[in-house]
Amino acid sequence: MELSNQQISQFKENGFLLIKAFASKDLCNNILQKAKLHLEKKILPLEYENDYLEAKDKNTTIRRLRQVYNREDIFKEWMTSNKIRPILKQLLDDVAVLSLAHHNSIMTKMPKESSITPWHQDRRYWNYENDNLISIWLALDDEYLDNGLLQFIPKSHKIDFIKEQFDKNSNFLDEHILNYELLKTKVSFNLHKGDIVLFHSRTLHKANKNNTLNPKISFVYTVKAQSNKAIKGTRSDFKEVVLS
Ligand SMILES: O=C(O)CCC(=O)C(=O)O
Repeated sequence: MELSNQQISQFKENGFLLIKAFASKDLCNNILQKAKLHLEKKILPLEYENDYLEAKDKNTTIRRLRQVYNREDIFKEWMTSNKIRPILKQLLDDVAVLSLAHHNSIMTKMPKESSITPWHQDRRYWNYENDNLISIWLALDDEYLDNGLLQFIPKSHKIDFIKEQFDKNSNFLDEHILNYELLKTKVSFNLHKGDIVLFHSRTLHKANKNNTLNPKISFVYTVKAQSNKAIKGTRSDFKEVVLS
């Protein structure tokens, strides 16, 4: 599948692109079934909600299944799908390369015990020569504001922020005077099972808590342009899969 010029322009302009019904419902259900097994059995590596809290309590709610690439064939098939490769190439202007360093994950928002993910850019996770990286978010079920839907700041990937606009964890500060007006431009769009959102590593995004009684489970992984090299000795300097 290839994107139209209009879709490419939308991504370049806004820093994100929604593609509806990209993955089949069957694929989503099969991924979801395996993901739930891994969550039930607490198969490592995992990230917990309290990994981000200063004072660690005994909350052991799982926030994500990490390193999903090697967990199940169906996860690997999704991440290397032939259907998405031409799209990633169009958006990166280069062959896409999957980094296995981190951010190949199944993200959960558990009822009651999930947390807010504050405004941030995914570039904070990576150490590459530049920011030409894209995250691919797959809604495995319906996502809406009340269960922790992603929200975006259009065009934020084109802004050069100063470090004072972020806290020490690279969260973009809600209350900073320079951020206030920009954050009013936030957008969100409900996602249905099988929809994907592609977003640039500089695009500001956040997600609220899940206030419903059902878990929200989504698949997210990141690709980079082949020409964009990892900085030696950093955690991004890790195994890669070329999606040519
Ligand atoms: O909490 C969420 O669902 C958002 C996760 C996210 O933005 C991230 O992993 O970069």
